[in-house]
Amino acid sequence: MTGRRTLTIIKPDAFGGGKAGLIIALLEQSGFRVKAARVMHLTTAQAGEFYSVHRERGFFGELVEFMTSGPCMPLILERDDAVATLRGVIGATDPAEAADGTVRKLYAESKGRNAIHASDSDDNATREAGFFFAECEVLAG
Ligand code: 3AN
Repeated sequence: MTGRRTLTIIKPDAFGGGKAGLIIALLEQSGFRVKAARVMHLTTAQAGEFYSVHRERGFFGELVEFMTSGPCMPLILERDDAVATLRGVIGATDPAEAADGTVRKLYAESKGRNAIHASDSDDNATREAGFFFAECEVLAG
């Protein structure tokens, strides 16, 4: 049995472009319920820590710069098989390769400015949810 929670971030391109409501609607239509949400503008240190697994990759600087370029919206989402289902709903990293109807196909511009993040494993979902939210800020049940 896989976990029921995952962590998503509506990234600065999508949030700044006024797409947050449309994206949340699509997530809810896909069976997710919002268990926690906030709006925040990440610092360079916060973005670097969140994406520390990518520190050695060529695009790391670009990624941190983009993620700190404006406000974003982290949310904890819940449904059965949350991680795998959300990965399907957001689509491929590169919007040019994303399937029709996915968040990235609809709202992303490029591999770098790709509208949304989603945890890629249950372990990372737990770590990433804890990065943004205290347990007391997450709706129970
Ligand atoms: P995903 O977000 O689909 O899990 P990852 O984990 O490969 O993709 O990459 C993490 C983030 O790094 C992506 N969401 C994207 O914003 C950024 N990224 C990945 N590849 C590139 C790239 N070639 N150029 C710029 N940014 C990239």
